[in-house]
Amino acid sequence: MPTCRICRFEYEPFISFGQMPLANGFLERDEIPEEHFFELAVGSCRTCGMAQLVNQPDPSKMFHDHYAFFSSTSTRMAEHFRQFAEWILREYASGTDPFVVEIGSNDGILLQHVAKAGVRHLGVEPSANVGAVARKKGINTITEYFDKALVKRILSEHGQANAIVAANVMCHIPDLHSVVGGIKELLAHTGVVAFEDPYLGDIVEKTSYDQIYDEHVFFFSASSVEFLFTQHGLELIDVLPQKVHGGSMRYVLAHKGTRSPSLAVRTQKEREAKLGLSDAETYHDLARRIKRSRADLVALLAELRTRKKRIVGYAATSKSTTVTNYCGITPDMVEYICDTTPAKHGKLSPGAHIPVRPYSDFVSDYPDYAVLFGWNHAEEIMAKEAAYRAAGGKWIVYVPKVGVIE
Ligand code: DWN
Repeated sequence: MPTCRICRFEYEPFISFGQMPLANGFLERDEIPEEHFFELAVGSCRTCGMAQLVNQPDPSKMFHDHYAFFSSTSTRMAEHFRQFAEWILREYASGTDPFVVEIGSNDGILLQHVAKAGVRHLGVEPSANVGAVARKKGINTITEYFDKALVKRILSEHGQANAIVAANVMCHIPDLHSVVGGIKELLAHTGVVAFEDPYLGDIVEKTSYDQIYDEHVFFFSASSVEFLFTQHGLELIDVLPQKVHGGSMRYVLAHKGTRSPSLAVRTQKEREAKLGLSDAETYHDLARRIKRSRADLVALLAELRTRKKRIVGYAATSKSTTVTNYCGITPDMVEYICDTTPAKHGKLSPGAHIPVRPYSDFVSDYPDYAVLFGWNHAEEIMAKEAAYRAAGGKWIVYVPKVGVIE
């Protein structure tokens, strides 16, 4: 049995998705022979509550100089990060000459607002290509992994941080103890850490199994975050549910005893107990629902194909890699996936090798059905694509259940 990355106790996987490619491993046809696969399996540690991948590919295979995800691909997300930045500046970075550090700052979608406010800041981003976009915007960004060695450098060059933020990053980091240890050292005495990631409670409630892929090592809950940070003298002082990315949670932590925890922490932990996040049966039930979701989606696609309906995928998300490979979706079922990220155009989707084509192909020749792989952006996408539905187009959805939106 695998050992927990956080508490080192053994835990039992609750599902395996089989051999999976890298979720963002969009590729050219001639790269197929070298395509990397690994066994995607997930379990939840009964001792510390941390849900996690059993195996993870080497991070250098996933995050590199041509990483395919740019945070600023969604207007809704750009607004969300503006609000996140304003919240941190208002609530926690108002002292004299505050210093804000972001771990995994991507293309500067959050820090640009901190920079605009004239507040000292530093973005730490391991993928050179997205970091270069941030630097072009005038955001102080270094191309590094956040680790203890880097913390020493930041301390000597900038001093301690009043706020350390991260969004959709902490759940990507296998050696969390090293990062949390570095955060502990970097954080000023009255400073706060605020990070958000897809929330385990939402994955369990929505059967959103496509959040499970190589980049997401951990699936946090308030209880598992509290356990982890307590080991490093940091205290969970607030939790703020977020709608983005299919349901996320923002965790706020401080040096133990420096700030009193809000009632929201206890309330969220009570909710997690009611959800059964610490019970093995919860995950056996989730596994059953995931298998049912696969069967329903495959049956729906097959039925539409017998009726000679044209089906395309909408948004070549990392999540779509899990769905297309787990459900065995092939190009003769889903003709292509349209996407707004130029770096993905003309490539094939990981594993399933479905062509990724520019968004304009979708608009210029509406299909009968579109599989909403970007379901976490449904509000934004449905508003943008009102004409598609007006023209008779139909959406295939699979979270929380498989169905068709007429
Ligand atoms: O955790 C992660 C999240 C934050 O972002 C990373 N590991 C990788 C990535 O996950 P994702 O690819 O599932 O993110 P999104 O934001 O759900 O999907 C982004 C993709 O969707 C981009 O390729 C752009 C595309 N997209 C589109 O084609 N039309 C997105 C929107 C909103 C659209 O309208």
